[in-house]
Order: sequence, then C-alpha cells, then structure tokens
Amino acid sequence: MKTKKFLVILSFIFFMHLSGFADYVGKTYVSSPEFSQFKRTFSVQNQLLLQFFDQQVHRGNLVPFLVQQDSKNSMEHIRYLQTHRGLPVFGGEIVYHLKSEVVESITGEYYRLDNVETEPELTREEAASAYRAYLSGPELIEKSQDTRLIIFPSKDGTFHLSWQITLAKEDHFSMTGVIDALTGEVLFQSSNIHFDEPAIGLGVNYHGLNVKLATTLYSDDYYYLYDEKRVRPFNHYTYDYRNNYIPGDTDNLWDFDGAIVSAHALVGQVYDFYYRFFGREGINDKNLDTVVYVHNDKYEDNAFWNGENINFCVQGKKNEENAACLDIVAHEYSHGVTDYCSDLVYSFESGALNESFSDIMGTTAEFYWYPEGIGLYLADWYIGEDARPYYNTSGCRNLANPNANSQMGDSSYPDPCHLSQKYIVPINLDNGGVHLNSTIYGHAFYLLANGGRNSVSHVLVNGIGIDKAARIFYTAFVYYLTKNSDFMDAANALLEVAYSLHSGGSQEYQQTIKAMEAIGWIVN
Ligand SMILES: [Ca+2]
Ligand SMILES: [Ca+2]
Ligand SMILES: [Ca+2]
Ligand SMILES: [Zn+2]
Repeated sequence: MKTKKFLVILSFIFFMHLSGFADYVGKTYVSSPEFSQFKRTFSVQNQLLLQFFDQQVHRGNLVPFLVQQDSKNSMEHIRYLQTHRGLPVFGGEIVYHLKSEVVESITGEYYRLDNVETEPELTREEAASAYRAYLSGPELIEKSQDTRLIIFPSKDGTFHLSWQITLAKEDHFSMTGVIDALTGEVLFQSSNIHFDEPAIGLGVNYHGLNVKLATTLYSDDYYYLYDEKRVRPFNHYTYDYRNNYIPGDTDNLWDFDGAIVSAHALVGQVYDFYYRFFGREGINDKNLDTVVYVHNDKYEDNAFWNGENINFCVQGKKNEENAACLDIVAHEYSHGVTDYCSDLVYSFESGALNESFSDIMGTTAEFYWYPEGIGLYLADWYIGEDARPYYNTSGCRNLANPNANSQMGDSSYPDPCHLSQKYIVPINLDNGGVHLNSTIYGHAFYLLANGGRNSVSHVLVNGIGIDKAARIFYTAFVYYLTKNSDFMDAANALLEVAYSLHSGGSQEYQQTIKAMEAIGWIVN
C-alpha cells in the first residue's frame, strides 16, 4: 500500500495543552513562524493519526454530520463532530479529505477530554434566566430548539459542562451564549445577526403591494435602504430628501412610507432590466453608485435626474407619486445612462431625443417586467400612469397616440406624432420643447415595436416586437448618437443600426425605414 502523508492543520491554541493527544504527533510536528499562534501544521509520516481518529469514529466520539462533494476536483470531504459522552464539544470538528476514496489529509480541532463533569447543577430554565439577566433583556425569547448541553473548551485549557442557549427578539436580535452549567457564568457568546450584512427586507409599496427590498443591517440595529454591492454589484442608497432624513427600520418590514419602498425596489428592478436585457452594468456601465432621493420638496408631482442622482418629488396638486411608477423610475435612470454615453444636450432636438430615449427605455422596462395590459403594474404605452393611487390612463405622455394627450394641458396643442407637428419654442419654454417634442421619436418606437399607422402620414409599420425595437433604439442612442445629435442624426443612426444588427433585406431594417417614414422622413 502506498504511503500517505497527512497534513493536519489544527486551528486552535488549546491543542498545545493536550499532551496526551500530542503523543501521536509530537515528534513530527513542525512549528512554522508563518502560522499564527492559533495554527500549527502537523505532518504525520505514518498512519497513527488516521488510526486514532478512526478509533474515535468507531467509539462514537466523532460523529459524521456533513459530506461535501467537490466534483470539480474529484474530492470528498467528510466532517465529524466531536462528542464527549454524547455531548457535543464546542469547536471540536475533524474533516477527512479524500481523493479516490483514500484519505489525503485531515484538518480540524480535536480535544483530549478526561473526567469532565456531565451532570449540570443548573436547569436549562435557570441557565436561560441567568443569560437573560446577563443581557439585561427580560423580554428576550429563548429559541428552545437550539438549547443544548455542551462541553465548552476554555482558553485556559479547562473544559466546562455548559448550556448553549439562544435568546432572540423579533428578527433583529439573536444572541447565542454558553453558560457554565455548574456556576452560571457566561463563558462565551456570539451574535447570530451579522452586522453590515445584506438583508432582504419586505416593504409595502405606494400601492399597498408587498415587494422585496435590498437592505443592510448596521451595528446600530437599524436596517437601511442601502445595498452596498451585496445584492447587486453597485452601491444603491435611497434617502428621504426632506431634512436629509435617512429612513431606517428596526424589523426590516417597511410599512411606513410606500414611496421610498417603491423607489428603492424599482431602481433595483431597472438595474436588473438593463443588466439582463442589454448587459449594461449600471448607469455608467461600470456600476456607478446610485443615490435616490424621495420626497424632494423643491418641486411637486415630478421626478428628475440632476446629473448625479435620481430625485422623486413630493406629491402636489396632481397627487402624483412618481417614485411609484416603473416607467418613470426607468426614465430618470435612463437620463443617467444618456449622460454616460451620447450625453445629448438637454435642449431643443438633442434634448427631445434625450427625453425620447428615457421614455423608450421606461416603456421597455415596463414590458420587461409586467405583462401587457390596462391597469396598475401592467405594461402599456403611457408614461407615468401608475403615479396615482389608481390607474391613470392618460399618464403624462402617450407613445401609441401622442395626439390624444397634451403636455400643455390644452387639447388644441396636442403632443406631436410627426415632424410636421414639432413645436418650435424658445429655450425658456421646456428647454426648447424637450418634453413637448419627445413624443415624435417615442411614437416611432411604438410603431416599430408594436406596429401601427401614423395618423399624419398614414404610413403603416408592421411591428417587429418591442425586444428587437428596443435593441435597435438602445444601440443607436447609446453607441451612435453624440452630444449635439438632432432628429435627422437619430433617424440615420437607427437606420444604420437596423441594417448592421440585421441586414438590408430584413424585415427589421425595412420596418425601421417605415417607422422613419411614418414620422415624416423621406428615406432614399
Ligand atoms: Ca418596520
Ligand atoms: Ca403601465
Ligand atoms: Ca407606462
Ligand atoms: Zn426626463
């Protein structure tokens, strides 16, 4: 039989006190300065160590409790818990590492125990009250299924029969203590709550629906609407703008502010949409930190991207909570995306294209997450229709039929669907019509995605589906357009992209031509 070498890494200082056990390995252990005092490397030239552990397994002092298969490396790892007269030894655990069913090495901690008392003086109730008193938490509830008698190895090399008890409060406090079962002394404790760890909270959103939230528990015992690269790979913070208030919650059930819940959840969904649909990693494609302010009280019934963060304004006369709308959240987020690619100047035609792109991505995100339909949390061609407590069919823009809506609030000034309807307005009116004229390309997107006839040109477009249409628009706007691109540049970019992603003879390219003709271009 081939001679095996055993490398045992014992990660416990107590081992040095275990002279009886050390006999098995004492002559061969190597003390290396590169290991901390808590680690020793033992190299065993014979089978004695394995025989010793095998005996303990046979006697029931080592109880197997987990087998881990590492198929990639064709290895198997068997974990054994050390027990003493049936009681678990805290930290006593040995792992056999096998390759082709042969033990290659053994790691872990094993204690040599002699004459350790196994009859407690304290009952479990007495131990639990002692621990409650120690934590000054009379209200703490014992998780009784976790309570057990154990043997606890102390740092001074002594062993203590102990009660291991977990006391908890709701889901934000949970502490496990080791209480000496003879004296009542608390020997050791550790928290089961991992501070600054990611958590998934549950929130009640603006419309009263339950949503999941990426939150973080901080050491002040409060959860915050932060995800610091734990759930998603970007830093995501949601704040209440008023008084720079940072909303925190003790039980991670967010039921006191539907707007912040909606905003936090929806920005996460928009990130996921961009990542899954386009492979885009965040606003700048490099997982830019994203800060979201809700209840911005500088404006009402609105939302904006300010070049650095996303803002949702307080509800005003229109009773609109824009943080509640997936399309608006995606719209503002997409302004950030534009800033990091085409960077379309926010006035006149380039500004209207900037707005169009945000509406197009907002709608695509909606179709990505929601089934098509009329009602809250369904995908449609309106913008901002979920801002009120009820479904608002008019929304603030209508990509399917722009003329049916007026952003001017006057039906004699309908939103345009065709170049001939473009508003020529000065810079001091809507930055030269950036919202007013955004519906021309928003409608072109609708026609290409869904199909339809333009009401001015009467050109019919056969829809190629929103997925393909969105890829053509995204590619053109993100990779082809530049700061000062105008409406004609956009048409040429879309045609170029449709040709390049598909081909000259493809339906996708032919219908992109139709969509451009539908809004008034002559394509030749
Ligand atoms: Ca709560
Ligand atoms: Ca909708
Ligand atoms: Ca919508
Ligand atoms: Zn906008």
